[in-house]
Amino acid sequence: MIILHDPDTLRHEAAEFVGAKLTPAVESPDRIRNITEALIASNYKLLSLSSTEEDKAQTLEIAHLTHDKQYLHHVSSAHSLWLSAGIVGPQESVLPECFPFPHSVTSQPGPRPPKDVFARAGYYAFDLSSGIMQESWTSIIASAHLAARAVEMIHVPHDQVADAIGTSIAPPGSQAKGKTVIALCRPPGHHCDGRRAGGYCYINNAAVAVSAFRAVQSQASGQPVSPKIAVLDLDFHHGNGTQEIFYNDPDVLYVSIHGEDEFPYYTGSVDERGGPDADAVGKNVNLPLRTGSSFSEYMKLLTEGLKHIVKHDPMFLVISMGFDTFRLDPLGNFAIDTEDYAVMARTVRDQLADVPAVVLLEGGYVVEHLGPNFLAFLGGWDS
Ligand code: Q9C
Ligand code: ZN
Repeated sequence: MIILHDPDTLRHEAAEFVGAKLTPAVESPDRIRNITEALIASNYKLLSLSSTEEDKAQTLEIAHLTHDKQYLHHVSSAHSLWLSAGIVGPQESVLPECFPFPHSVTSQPGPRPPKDVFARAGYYAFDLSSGIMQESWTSIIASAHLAARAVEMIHVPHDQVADAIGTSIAPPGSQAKGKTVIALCRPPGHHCDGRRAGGYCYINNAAVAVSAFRAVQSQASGQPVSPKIAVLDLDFHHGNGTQEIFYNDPDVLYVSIHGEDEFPYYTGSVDERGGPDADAVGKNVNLPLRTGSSFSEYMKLLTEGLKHIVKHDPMFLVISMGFDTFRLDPLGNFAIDTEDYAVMARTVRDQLADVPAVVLLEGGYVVEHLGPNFLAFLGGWDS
Protein backbone atom coordinates (compact mmCIF):
# COMPACT_ATOMS: atom_id res chain seq x y z
CA MET A 1 0.00 0.00 0.00
CA ILE A 2 1.29 3.43 -0.95
CA ILE A 3 0.67 6.54 1.15
CA LEU A 4 1.10 9.93 -0.53
CA HIS A 5 1.85 13.16 1.26
CA ASP A 6 2.86 16.70 0.23
CA PRO A 7 4.24 19.15 2.83
CA ASP A 8 2.50 21.97 0.92
CA THR A 9 -0.79 20.68 2.35
CA LEU A 10 0.33 22.13 5.72
CA ARG A 11 0.48 25.75 4.52
CA HIS A 12 -3.23 26.59 4.63
CA GLU A 13 -4.23 27.97 8.05
CA ALA A 14 -7.56 29.75 7.82
CA ALA A 15 -9.95 31.29 10.30
CA GLU A 16 -13.62 30.43 10.74
CA PHE A 17 -16.57 31.90 12.57
CA VAL A 18 -17.88 29.78 15.42
CA GLY A 19 -20.86 31.45 17.03
CA ALA A 20 -19.79 35.04 17.69
CA LYS A 21 -16.04 34.40 17.48
CA LEU A 22 -13.50 34.39 14.70
CA THR A 23 -11.07 31.56 15.61
CA PRO A 24 -8.43 29.39 13.94
CA ALA A 25 -10.28 26.77 11.87
CA VAL A 26 -10.75 23.39 13.59
CA GLU A 27 -9.35 21.88 10.40
CA SER A 28 -5.61 22.47 11.13
CA PRO A 29 -2.21 21.46 9.71
CA ASP A 30 -1.50 19.55 12.96
CA ARG A 31 -3.96 16.93 11.72
CA ILE A 32 -1.57 15.90 8.96
CA ARG A 33 1.50 16.19 11.22
CA ASN A 34 -0.05 13.75 13.70
CA ILE A 35 -0.77 11.22 10.95
CA THR A 36 2.66 11.43 9.30
CA GLU A 37 4.41 11.12 12.68
CA ALA A 38 2.36 8.03 13.55
CA LEU A 39 3.10 6.47 10.16
CA ILE A 40 6.84 7.07 10.46
CA ALA A 41 6.89 5.73 14.04
CA SER A 42 5.20 2.53 12.78
CA ASN A 43 7.67 2.11 9.89
CA TYR A 44 5.17 2.85 7.16
CA LYS A 45 6.90 4.52 4.24
CA LEU A 46 5.41 7.78 3.15
CA LEU A 47 5.89 8.93 -0.40
CA SER A 48 6.40 12.64 0.11
CA LEU A 49 5.76 14.63 -3.06
CA SER A 50 6.20 18.20 -4.08
CA SER A 51 4.07 19.17 -7.06
CA THR A 52 5.80 20.94 -9.95
CA GLU A 53 4.22 23.87 -11.83
CA GLU A 54 3.28 21.36 -14.54
CA ASP A 55 1.63 19.05 -11.98
CA LYS A 56 -0.38 22.00 -10.69
CA ALA A 57 -1.47 23.06 -14.19
CA GLN A 58 -2.52 19.46 -14.98
CA THR A 59 -4.42 19.17 -11.70
CA LEU A 60 -6.25 22.41 -12.41
CA GLU A 61 -7.22 21.08 -15.83
CA ILE A 62 -8.64 17.93 -14.25
CA ALA A 63 -10.46 20.00 -11.61
CA HIS A 64 -12.03 22.10 -14.37
CA LEU A 65 -13.90 19.00 -15.59
CA THR A 66 -16.12 19.12 -12.48
CA HIS A 67 -15.57 22.65 -11.12
CA ASP A 68 -16.66 26.06 -12.41
CA LYS A 69 -13.75 27.96 -13.92
CA GLN A 70 -14.71 31.29 -12.38
CA TYR A 71 -15.14 29.61 -8.99
CA LEU A 72 -11.61 28.18 -9.07
CA HIS A 73 -10.28 31.51 -10.27
CA HIS A 74 -11.94 33.16 -7.27
CA VAL A 75 -10.42 30.64 -4.81
CA SER A 76 -6.94 31.11 -6.26
CA SER A 77 -7.07 34.91 -6.46
CA ALA A 78 -9.47 36.24 -3.78
CA HIS A 79 -6.85 36.62 -1.06
CA SER A 80 -4.41 38.60 -3.17
CA LEU A 81 -7.26 40.90 -4.29
CA TRP A 82 -8.30 41.55 -0.69
CA LEU A 83 -4.66 41.96 0.34
CA SER A 84 -3.93 44.60 -2.28
CA ALA A 85 -7.18 46.38 -1.39
CA GLY A 86 -5.95 46.47 2.23
CA ILE A 87 -8.92 44.44 3.51
CA VAL A 88 -6.90 41.51 4.95
CA GLY A 89 -3.36 40.71 6.06
CA PRO A 90 -1.44 37.65 4.79
CA GLN A 91 -2.53 35.44 7.69
CA GLU A 92 -6.10 36.72 7.72
CA SER A 93 -8.92 35.02 5.85
CA VAL A 94 -11.30 36.09 3.12
CA LEU A 95 -14.76 35.24 4.49
CA PRO A 96 -18.25 35.92 3.10
CA GLU A 97 -20.35 38.96 3.78
CA CYS A 98 -23.57 38.14 1.89
CA PHE A 99 -24.86 34.89 0.35
CA PRO A 100 -27.03 34.65 -2.79
CA PHE A 101 -30.66 34.21 -1.78
CA PRO A 102 -33.62 32.61 -3.57
CA HIS A 103 -35.63 35.19 -5.50
CA SER A 104 -39.19 35.64 -4.32
CA VAL A 105 -40.64 35.93 -7.84
CA THR A 106 -39.85 32.86 -9.88
CA SER A 107 -39.53 34.76 -13.15
CA GLN A 108 -36.62 36.80 -11.82
CA PRO A 109 -33.28 35.67 -13.20
CA GLY A 110 -31.09 33.79 -10.70
CA PRO A 111 -28.10 35.40 -9.06
CA ARG A 112 -25.18 36.19 -11.34
CA PRO A 113 -21.48 36.27 -10.38
CA PRO A 114 -21.06 39.67 -8.69
CA LYS A 115 -18.18 42.06 -9.33
CA ASP A 116 -17.82 43.33 -5.78
CA VAL A 117 -14.97 41.56 -3.97
CA PHE A 118 -17.00 41.17 -0.75
CA ALA A 119 -20.00 39.81 -2.60
CA ARG A 120 -17.86 37.29 -4.49
CA ALA A 121 -16.73 35.69 -1.23
CA GLY A 122 -20.37 34.85 -0.45
CA TYR A 123 -21.27 33.90 -4.02
CA TYR A 124 -18.54 31.22 -4.00
CA ALA A 125 -19.07 29.76 -0.51
CA PHE A 126 -21.93 28.36 1.55
CA ASP A 127 -20.64 28.82 5.10
CA LEU A 128 -18.15 30.67 7.31
CA SER A 129 -15.78 27.70 7.75
CA SER A 130 -14.03 28.02 4.42
CA GLY A 131 -11.79 31.07 4.73
CA ILE A 132 -9.07 31.79 2.19
CA MET A 133 -5.70 33.07 3.45
CA GLN A 134 -2.46 33.82 1.59
CA GLU A 135 -1.25 30.22 1.30
CA SER A 136 -4.59 28.45 1.01
CA TRP A 137 -4.39 27.91 -2.74
CA THR A 138 -0.94 26.27 -2.40
CA SER A 139 -2.49 23.63 -0.13
CA ILE A 140 -5.74 23.32 -2.08
CA ILE A 141 -3.98 22.51 -5.35
CA ALA A 142 -1.45 20.25 -3.57
CA SER A 143 -4.36 18.34 -2.00
CA ALA A 144 -6.13 17.88 -5.34
CA HIS A 145 -2.84 16.88 -6.94
CA LEU A 146 -2.40 14.11 -4.35
CA ALA A 147 -5.82 12.74 -5.33
CA ALA A 148 -4.93 12.79 -9.06
CA ARG A 149 -1.49 11.30 -8.40
CA ALA A 150 -2.99 8.54 -6.24
CA VAL A 151 -5.08 7.51 -9.26
CA GLU A 152 -2.04 7.46 -11.54
CA MET A 153 -0.19 5.33 -9.01
CA ILE A 154 -2.80 2.57 -8.88
CA HIS A 155 -1.77 1.95 -12.48
CA VAL A 156 1.93 1.60 -11.64
CA PRO A 157 3.15 -1.79 -10.37
CA HIS A 158 3.93 -1.32 -6.69
CA ASP A 159 7.32 -3.00 -6.80
CA GLN A 160 8.42 -0.36 -9.33
CA VAL A 161 7.40 2.34 -6.91
CA ALA A 162 9.26 0.56 -4.13
CA ASP A 163 12.38 0.52 -6.32
CA ALA A 164 11.96 4.19 -7.15
CA ILE A 165 11.87 5.27 -3.53
CA GLY A 166 14.53 2.71 -2.61
CA THR A 167 12.56 1.07 0.12
CA SER A 168 9.82 -1.39 0.83
CA ILE A 169 6.45 0.37 0.96
CA ALA A 170 4.58 -1.90 3.31
CA PRO A 171 5.72 -2.42 6.89
CA PRO A 172 7.33 -5.80 7.65
CA GLY A 173 4.74 -8.56 7.93
CA SER A 174 2.02 -6.96 5.84
CA GLN A 175 1.04 -8.50 2.54
CA ALA A 176 0.83 -6.71 -0.77
CA LYS A 177 -2.80 -7.34 -1.68
CA GLY A 178 -3.85 -5.54 -4.84
CA LYS A 179 -3.75 -1.87 -5.54
CA THR A 180 -4.64 0.74 -2.99
CA VAL A 181 -3.17 4.22 -2.81
CA ILE A 182 -3.88 6.49 0.12
CA ALA A 183 -3.60 10.28 -0.18
CA LEU A 184 -3.17 12.52 2.86
CA CYS A 185 -5.32 15.23 1.33
CA ARG A 186 -5.65 18.56 3.13
CA PRO A 187 -7.81 20.58 2.84
CA PRO A 188 -10.57 17.97 2.50
CA GLY A 189 -12.98 18.01 -0.46
CA HIS A 190 -16.37 16.35 -0.15
CA HIS A 191 -18.40 19.49 0.76
CA CYS A 192 -17.26 21.41 -2.34
CA ASP A 193 -19.88 21.05 -5.09
CA GLY A 194 -17.80 22.53 -7.88
CA ARG A 195 -19.30 26.03 -7.54
CA ARG A 196 -18.76 26.89 -3.88
CA ALA A 197 -16.49 26.20 -0.94
CA GLY A 198 -17.81 25.06 2.42
CA GLY A 199 -17.10 22.80 5.39
CA TYR A 200 -13.31 23.35 5.04
CA CYS A 201 -13.46 22.13 1.40
CA TYR A 202 -12.40 24.07 -1.74
CA ILE A 203 -11.77 21.48 -4.45
CA ASN A 204 -13.65 18.19 -4.41
CA ASN A 205 -10.74 15.75 -4.31
CA ALA A 206 -13.01 12.72 -4.81
CA ALA A 207 -14.33 14.29 -8.04
CA VAL A 208 -10.75 14.94 -9.14
CA ALA A 209 -9.95 11.25 -8.53
CA VAL A 210 -12.97 10.17 -10.59
CA SER A 211 -11.98 12.47 -13.47
CA ALA A 212 -8.36 11.34 -13.29
CA PHE A 213 -9.42 7.69 -13.47
CA ARG A 214 -11.59 8.37 -16.51
CA ALA A 215 -8.71 10.21 -18.16
CA VAL A 216 -6.26 7.34 -17.59
CA GLN A 217 -8.80 4.76 -18.85
CA SER A 218 -9.72 6.85 -21.89
CA GLN A 219 -6.08 7.34 -22.77
CA ALA A 220 -5.46 3.59 -22.47
CA SER A 221 -8.48 2.83 -24.70
CA GLY A 222 -7.65 5.52 -27.25
CA GLN A 223 -11.22 6.89 -26.95
CA PRO A 224 -13.38 8.44 -24.25
CA VAL A 225 -14.72 5.71 -21.97
CA SER A 226 -16.94 5.93 -18.93
CA PRO A 227 -16.12 3.09 -16.56
CA LYS A 228 -18.33 2.37 -13.58
CA ILE A 229 -16.96 3.98 -10.42
CA ALA A 230 -18.11 4.01 -6.79
CA VAL A 231 -17.48 6.67 -4.15
CA LEU A 232 -17.88 5.46 -0.57
CA ASP A 233 -18.04 8.42 1.82
CA LEU A 234 -17.24 7.45 5.43
CA ASP A 235 -16.74 10.95 6.81
CA PHE A 236 -19.15 11.83 9.67
CA HIS A 237 -20.71 14.54 7.50
CA HIS A 238 -22.77 14.10 4.36
CA GLY A 239 -20.69 14.79 1.25
CA ASN A 240 -23.13 17.22 -0.31
CA GLY A 241 -20.53 18.29 -2.87
CA THR A 242 -19.76 14.82 -4.19
CA GLN A 243 -23.48 14.02 -4.26
CA GLU A 244 -24.18 17.19 -6.26
CA ILE A 245 -21.40 16.64 -8.78
CA PHE A 246 -22.41 13.05 -9.62
CA TYR A 247 -26.16 13.22 -8.90
CA ASN A 248 -27.19 12.70 -12.50
CA ASP A 249 -24.29 10.46 -13.51
CA PRO A 250 -25.33 6.80 -13.85
CA ASP A 251 -21.71 5.60 -13.97
CA VAL A 252 -20.75 7.01 -10.58
CA LEU A 253 -22.46 5.48 -7.55
CA TYR A 254 -22.25 7.66 -4.45
CA VAL A 255 -22.82 5.98 -1.06
CA SER A 256 -22.60 7.94 2.20
CA ILE A 257 -23.00 7.02 5.88
CA HIS A 258 -23.33 10.18 7.95
CA GLY A 259 -24.80 11.85 11.00
CA GLU A 260 -28.51 12.54 10.54
CA ASP A 261 -29.54 16.22 10.67
CA GLU A 262 -25.91 17.29 11.05
CA PHE A 263 -23.80 19.68 8.96
CA PRO A 264 -24.29 20.45 6.04
CA TYR A 265 -27.93 20.22 7.24
CA TYR A 266 -29.77 20.58 3.92
CA THR A 267 -28.73 17.34 2.21
CA GLY A 268 -28.17 13.69 3.10
CA SER A 269 -31.68 12.25 3.34
CA VAL A 270 -32.61 8.80 2.01
CA ASP A 271 -34.96 10.25 -0.62
CA GLU A 272 -32.04 11.86 -2.50
CA ARG A 273 -31.58 8.91 -4.82
CA GLY A 274 -30.06 10.38 -7.98
CA GLY A 275 -31.52 11.55 -11.27
CA PRO A 276 -33.55 13.01 -12.95
CA ASP A 277 -32.20 10.76 -15.73
CA ALA A 278 -33.81 7.37 -15.14
CA ASP A 279 -30.43 5.63 -15.38
CA ALA A 280 -29.09 7.66 -12.47
CA VAL A 281 -31.99 6.92 -10.11
CA GLY A 282 -30.61 4.66 -7.38
CA LYS A 283 -27.03 5.79 -8.04
CA ASN A 284 -27.05 8.03 -4.96
CA VAL A 285 -27.44 6.20 -1.67
CA ASN A 286 -27.69 8.15 1.58
CA LEU A 287 -27.55 6.21 4.84
CA PRO A 288 -28.06 8.68 7.70
CA LEU A 289 -27.37 7.47 11.24
CA ARG A 290 -28.76 9.04 14.40
CA THR A 291 -26.83 10.79 17.16
CA GLY A 292 -24.96 8.50 19.55
CA SER A 293 -25.07 5.44 17.28
CA SER A 294 -22.81 2.52 18.20
CA PHE A 295 -20.32 0.83 15.90
CA SER A 296 -22.62 -2.18 15.47
CA GLU A 297 -25.36 0.16 14.21
CA TYR A 298 -22.81 1.76 11.92
CA MET A 299 -21.78 -1.65 10.59
CA LYS A 300 -25.36 -2.49 9.59
CA LEU A 301 -25.39 0.54 7.30
CA LEU A 302 -21.87 -0.19 6.01
CA THR A 303 -22.98 -3.70 5.05
CA GLU A 304 -26.01 -2.24 3.26
CA GLY A 305 -23.89 0.37 1.50
CA LEU A 306 -21.37 -2.24 0.36
CA LYS A 307 -24.18 -4.33 -1.17
CA HIS A 308 -25.09 -1.37 -3.39
CA ILE A 309 -21.45 -0.96 -4.41
CA VAL A 310 -20.95 -4.67 -5.18
CA LYS A 311 -24.13 -4.59 -7.29
CA HIS A 312 -22.87 -1.52 -9.19
CA ASP A 313 -19.75 -3.60 -10.00
CA PRO A 314 -17.26 -0.70 -10.15
CA MET A 315 -13.92 -0.77 -11.91
CA PHE A 316 -12.59 1.74 -9.42
CA LEU A 317 -13.39 2.75 -5.83
CA VAL A 318 -12.85 6.11 -4.14
CA ILE A 319 -13.12 6.19 -0.36
CA SER A 320 -13.71 9.59 1.23
CA MET A 321 -12.28 8.72 4.63
CA GLY A 322 -13.09 10.95 7.57
CA PHE A 323 -12.15 10.16 11.15
CA ASP A 324 -14.72 12.55 12.61
CA THR A 325 -16.87 9.46 13.29
CA PHE A 326 -14.50 8.92 16.26
CA ARG A 327 -16.25 8.98 19.68
CA LEU A 328 -14.36 12.07 20.92
CA ASP A 329 -14.67 14.19 17.79
CA PRO A 330 -15.88 17.74 18.46
CA LEU A 331 -17.84 17.77 15.18
CA GLY A 332 -19.25 14.23 15.35
CA ASN A 333 -21.34 12.15 17.74
CA PHE A 334 -20.98 8.45 16.89
CA ALA A 335 -19.64 5.95 19.46
CA ILE A 336 -16.81 4.62 17.28
CA ASP A 337 -13.44 3.73 18.82
CA THR A 338 -9.92 3.32 17.45
CA GLU A 339 -10.00 -0.48 16.94
CA ASP A 340 -13.33 -0.17 15.07
CA TYR A 341 -11.51 1.49 12.14
CA ALA A 342 -9.66 -1.80 11.55
CA VAL A 343 -12.97 -3.66 11.32
CA MET A 344 -14.41 -0.94 9.07
CA ALA A 345 -11.46 -1.16 6.67
CA ARG A 346 -11.39 -4.96 6.64
CA THR A 347 -15.13 -5.11 5.92
CA VAL A 348 -14.80 -2.82 2.89
CA ARG A 349 -11.71 -4.65 1.65
CA ASP A 350 -13.32 -8.10 2.04
CA GLN A 351 -16.24 -7.10 -0.19
CA LEU A 352 -14.17 -5.28 -2.81
CA ALA A 353 -10.76 -6.97 -2.69
CA ASP A 354 -10.21 -6.91 -6.46
CA VAL A 355 -11.25 -3.32 -7.06
CA PRO A 356 -8.42 -0.79 -7.28
CA ALA A 357 -8.99 1.90 -4.70
CA VAL A 358 -7.82 5.31 -3.59
CA VAL A 359 -8.46 6.43 -0.04
CA LEU A 360 -8.65 10.22 0.34
CA LEU A 361 -8.49 11.91 3.72
CA GLU A 362 -11.52 14.06 4.54
CA GLY A 363 -12.32 15.18 8.13
CA GLY A 364 -11.35 14.06 11.65
CA TYR A 365 -10.53 16.64 14.30
CA VAL A 366 -9.15 15.01 17.44
CA VAL A 367 -5.55 15.64 16.42
CA GLU A 368 -3.82 13.28 18.89
CA HIS A 369 -6.14 10.39 17.93
CA LEU A 370 -5.87 10.85 14.17
CA GLY A 371 -2.57 8.95 13.86
CA PRO A 372 -3.76 5.94 15.91
CA ASN A 373 -7.11 5.87 14.10
CA PHE A 374 -5.42 6.08 10.73
CA LEU A 375 -3.01 3.25 11.67
CA ALA A 376 -5.94 1.10 12.80
CA PHE A 377 -7.64 1.66 9.43
CA LEU A 378 -4.44 0.72 7.55
CA GLY A 379 -3.98 -2.39 9.72
CA GLY A 380 -7.51 -3.56 8.90
CA TRP A 381 -7.14 -2.81 5.19
CA ASP A 382 -3.86 -4.70 4.91
CA SER A 383 -4.69 -7.72 7.07
N1 Q9C B 1 -16.41 24.92 14.04
C1 Q9C B 1 -15.41 18.00 7.14
O1 Q9C B 1 -15.42 17.17 8.04
N2 Q9C B 1 -18.84 23.43 10.60
N3 Q9C B 1 -16.02 19.16 7.29
C2 Q9C B 1 -17.90 23.63 11.67
C3 Q9C B 1 -17.66 24.32 14.04
C4 Q9C B 1 -18.26 22.84 9.46
C5 Q9C B 1 -16.76 19.50 8.47
C6 Q9C B 1 -18.44 24.53 12.74
C7 Q9C B 1 -18.01 21.37 9.59
C8 Q9C B 1 -17.33 20.87 8.34
C9 Q9C B 1 -14.64 17.76 5.91
ZN1 ZN C 1 -16.60 15.63 8.30
